[in-house]
Amino acid sequence: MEVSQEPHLPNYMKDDKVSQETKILISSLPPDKDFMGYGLYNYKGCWYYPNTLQAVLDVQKHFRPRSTDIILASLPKGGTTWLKSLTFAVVNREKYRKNPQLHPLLSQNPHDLVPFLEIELYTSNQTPDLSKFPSPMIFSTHMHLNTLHEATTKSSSSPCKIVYVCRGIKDTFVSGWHYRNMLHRTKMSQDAFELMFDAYCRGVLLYGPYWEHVLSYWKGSLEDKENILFMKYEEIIEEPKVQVKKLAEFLNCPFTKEEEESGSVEEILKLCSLGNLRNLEINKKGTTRIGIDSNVFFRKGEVGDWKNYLTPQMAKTVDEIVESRLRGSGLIFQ
Ligand code: PAP
Repeated sequence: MEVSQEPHLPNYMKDDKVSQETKILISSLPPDKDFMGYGLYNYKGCWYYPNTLQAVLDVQKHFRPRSTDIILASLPKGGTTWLKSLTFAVVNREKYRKNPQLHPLLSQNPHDLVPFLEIELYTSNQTPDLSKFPSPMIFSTHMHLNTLHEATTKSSSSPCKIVYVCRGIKDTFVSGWHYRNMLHRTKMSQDAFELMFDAYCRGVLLYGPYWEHVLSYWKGSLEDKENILFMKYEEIIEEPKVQVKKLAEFLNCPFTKEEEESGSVEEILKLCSLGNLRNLEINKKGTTRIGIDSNVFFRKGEVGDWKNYLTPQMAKTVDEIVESRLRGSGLIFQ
């Protein structure tokens, strides 16, 4: 594997912020390794790096959302950045209507506008005072719904809204492959690509298995339509206006007739488009607050890019796994 000796590692992949109690817990968990050899541990059916597990436990212990908060959930590479941009733009549209040139999405990376609960706010044993943030506060998470519910269902407020976005497994995987190369500032070999694919098929990846993650939110959205919205990246690409309007309705801020007629939905879509965000100075240079290069979140954004990387056999293998895991759930990926 052509990995440089010291690949650039984000904090969430490390193991240096783990309490004694969590170390003891980790020593009792089923271990495995990611394709680069970094240790992953299975806690209640989901794989974590040690620092991520510590942060997830802290979220469960301390995070109690207000009913007006909004939580955006996804698997890494499932459409997180786009959903953060769209939701931020939809919810705050009135604030910047008269001065669109002052829109925060033009000067801040979407990940800095919508912080991750476990990867940013509750990392390193922090217990941030979230009551000081203005309402509605938008957070994001990569946690499985059952894991997130350990926190949200203990809140004394009525349930907050949760929006989940996911993408077909093959494009999610390929996007993840490019991300890992960019994240570690390296160029990995074909052998590494195949190792990552095998790990993906076994479900051994941060927050994986893929199918458990998507199913948790799919089932949750069927059980609680009022508070959990399930979205697909491919559907936003295919019918962006319909999906953004659905998002706004779900968040109780539907577009008025006047807004629709004046092109408000189109403006939001343009502002949040990959082409626009990728070319902004703020997203081309520097790092986000969690120390990840800002540009790694913006690449091609094409449906079916997997065809350029996976062999027909690989595609068949992973399709069969997902199909068998999702069978009977009603959740289908085209
Ligand atoms: P994250 O979970 O690490 O935040 P996430 O945003 O889910 O990553 O995934 C990045 C993918 O979304 C990239 O896809 P690609 O590798 O296939 O190109 C990225 O290009 C795409 N993406 C980011 N922003 C947008 C956007 N505004 N519109 C459409 N796609 C986007």
